[in-house]
Amino acid sequence: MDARCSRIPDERRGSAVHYTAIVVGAGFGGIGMGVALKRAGIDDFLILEKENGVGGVWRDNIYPGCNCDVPSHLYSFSFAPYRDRRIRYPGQEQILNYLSGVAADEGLLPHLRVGCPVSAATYLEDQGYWEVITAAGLRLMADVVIFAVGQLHRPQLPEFPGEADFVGPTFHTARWDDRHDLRGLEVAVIGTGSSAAQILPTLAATAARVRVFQRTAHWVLPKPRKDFGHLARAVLALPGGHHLYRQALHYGADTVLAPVMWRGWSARPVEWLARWYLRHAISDPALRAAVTPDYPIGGKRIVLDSEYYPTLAYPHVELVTAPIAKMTKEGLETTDGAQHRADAVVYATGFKAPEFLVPMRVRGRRGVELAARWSEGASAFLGIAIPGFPNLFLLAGPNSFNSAGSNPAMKELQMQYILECLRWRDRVGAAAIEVTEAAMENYQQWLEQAIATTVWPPASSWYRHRSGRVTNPWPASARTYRRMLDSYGPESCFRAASRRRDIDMTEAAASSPPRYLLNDAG
Ligand code: N01
Repeated sequence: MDARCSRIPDERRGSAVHYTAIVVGAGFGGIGMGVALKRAGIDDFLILEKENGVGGVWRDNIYPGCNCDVPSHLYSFSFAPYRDRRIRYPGQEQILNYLSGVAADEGLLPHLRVGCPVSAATYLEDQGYWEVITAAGLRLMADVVIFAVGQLHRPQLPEFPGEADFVGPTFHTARWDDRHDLRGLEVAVIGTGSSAAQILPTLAATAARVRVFQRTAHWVLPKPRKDFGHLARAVLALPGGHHLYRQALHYGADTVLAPVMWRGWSARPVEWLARWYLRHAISDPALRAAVTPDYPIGGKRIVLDSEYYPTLAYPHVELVTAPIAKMTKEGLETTDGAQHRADAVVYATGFKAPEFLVPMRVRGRRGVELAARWSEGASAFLGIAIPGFPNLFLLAGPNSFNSAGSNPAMKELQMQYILECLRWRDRVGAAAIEVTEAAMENYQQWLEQAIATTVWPPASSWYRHRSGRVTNPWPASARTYRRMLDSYGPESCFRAASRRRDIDMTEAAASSPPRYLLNDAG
């Protein structure tokens, strides 16, 4: 079917093109939310996607070697479980196929409009609706807006002096241009995070030389084999085997990996494993010293990859640790004056993750600009709702990235919470609901105390806004997140406007907003 954005005005002529809900983004969050809405009996919704297809990061990242560092049994929806007995870690293409399959099987295609970037969303107080404007100038109305745009989709491109002088191709890992054949060339890779670790072995297999420019060493853990062994296949063949495996992964990640984020002894076993792996994988002491991180493990997202270290040790692969001073016609120059020849430069330099919802302009009640509210870093109640922005919800919002487990699973929890909010709105007969400032403040206090117990504040990474605030990861276990969503539901933390035109919302049940306890974490 034709899912292009331009179809919208043809469907419902006239100025008031109105939907119950508009979901922005068609990655894991948007597709999952579409399914949740449909299953809840809400059929009058659109999913607007800026690019020309579903898939989010799995559509954007087509660099050679792209795959997921979370096994697909866990990195999939519980309502559409991954059931392959052979492959533990499918590649980018298979994950994209999975997501496209869910969208088609669950009947989402009629709701989907691709190539349809949203430029603004404004709460029209006198009408009680959201007005959503697309970049092409289409005007849509909705009772509810759900942003599901993810955190890792806007490339972070450093600006080096002399860039214009460089004669070869340059591209970011998430904007891979496969018209350029890099076989037999000298390639520079800037960055040493997960994307660099995944691309390096594939590039090194065919390039004449690869130079990896490291600003900060990342902690690396070995990744289990891509395919299941015989024993695992036999277990998965048992009745309930797949479900059991998913549960084991979920609780295993929450028990073993989540505690790595906290200061103190809880990270020691994993750090010991990382150090053991480093000694085992790299025999050259100088190279080993150069890739040994100088910050606590977990300070940045841990790289899970078993090919990165061995590839760094290849004779035609060179690790450059001197900072990049500038680009020249023929490559890169570092601050020690060394010239590094390059035919092509790959930016594996990450994403503008702390800039939530950019470049969209979002205005709530009384014309308040979300960008102004978030000028010192984004924040949202449980990563989902914002005071002053009625009937607006976020998936993968601030401080809800699970650094230790499955983000599709976190999003499923958020989808259920959003549905619970909509049900509560209907139960109390309200036209609009929003989280109270008091609930938000209490949550923010808890959040800041919880973040202070983590290893994050000192290390610079995509977890932090330029103000220094940690805005992206969730500072506790997935178990705790679930418990907090269950405990702090809309009936105690939201307020409601009984009629659409009620500008001043009345407090609902939030007379004594909950106090979050630091020992909620863990
Ligand atoms: O980006 P990153 P990524 N000069 O931000 C360096 C997810 N992901 O695309 O550490 C020199 O981790 C920067 O250096 P430093 C995953 O959640 C998932 O690799 O800031 N270097 C760093 O080394 C991951 O965490 C999968 O000092 C510069 C690198 O670039 C997230 O995406 C696969 C620089 C950026 O690392 C981001 O990963 C891939 C400069 N000016 C990614 N600017 C899965 O498997 C930046 N750097 C699911």
